Amino acid sequence: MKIYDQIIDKINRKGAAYLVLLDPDKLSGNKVVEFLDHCTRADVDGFLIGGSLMMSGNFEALIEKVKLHSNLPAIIFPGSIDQVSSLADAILFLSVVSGRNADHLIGRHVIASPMIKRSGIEPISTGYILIESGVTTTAVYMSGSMPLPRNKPEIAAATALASEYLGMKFVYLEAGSGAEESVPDEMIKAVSDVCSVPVIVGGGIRSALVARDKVENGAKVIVTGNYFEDEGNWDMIKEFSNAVHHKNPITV
Ligand code: 1GP
Repeated sequence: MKIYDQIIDKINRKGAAYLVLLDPDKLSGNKVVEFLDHCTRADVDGFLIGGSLMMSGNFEALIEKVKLHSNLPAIIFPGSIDQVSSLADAILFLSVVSGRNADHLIGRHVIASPMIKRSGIEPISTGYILIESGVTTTAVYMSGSMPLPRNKPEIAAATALASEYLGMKFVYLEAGSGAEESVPDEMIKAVSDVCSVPVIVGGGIRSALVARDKVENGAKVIVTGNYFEDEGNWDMIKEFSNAVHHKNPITV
């Protein structure tokens, strides 16, 4: 089964899917296996792997470890076109539809497409919508585009609908890694009400309750990154996972 279909299947069975973002610059060495183990036991649905910068050069080594030590999908979440690897299962083929920077709407995709074809991994076209979140996030800065105003759910809804009509398979509402404020619930609801493709929500989610609110407002995939970069929080992964998987009976 394709990775996209696997995620849809998890959404249908559990109510929503939970993906954990692994940033190769922040997670390396012996800790990786232990963290993957925590995630597997917590019933996480897959990993996003990537980062806006790649200072460490650990990108492929991290994918290799994920494939070796877990059976969960390894999906590239590319911060740049050099983040393509045949070791992964799939790649989110992100177009920054909130911005008007042609390079991030289509330019880089033209360069990356032959690389993705050669790699044999599954591209999953995704309308990536950056939402204003209190600070200038790395994603906003690196994409050279303006984020969508957080008090304009109707613009988010129209942008998401346009992405769907362009054939994108996911819409991703992104507050940005380490965002002060996560994507507003009202905006998630406005987007989910008009879109038939699943809505991914990430950025600034630091509690299971907040994750649950997003799901209750229509998010079908929740992504967290930063919060679990602190090892002291690893025991909470299960709680996040339970909050997202609202169709599952609660297990501790
Ligand atoms: C993925 O960028 C997010 O969409 C991750 O955000 O690191 O703030 O959880 P956090």
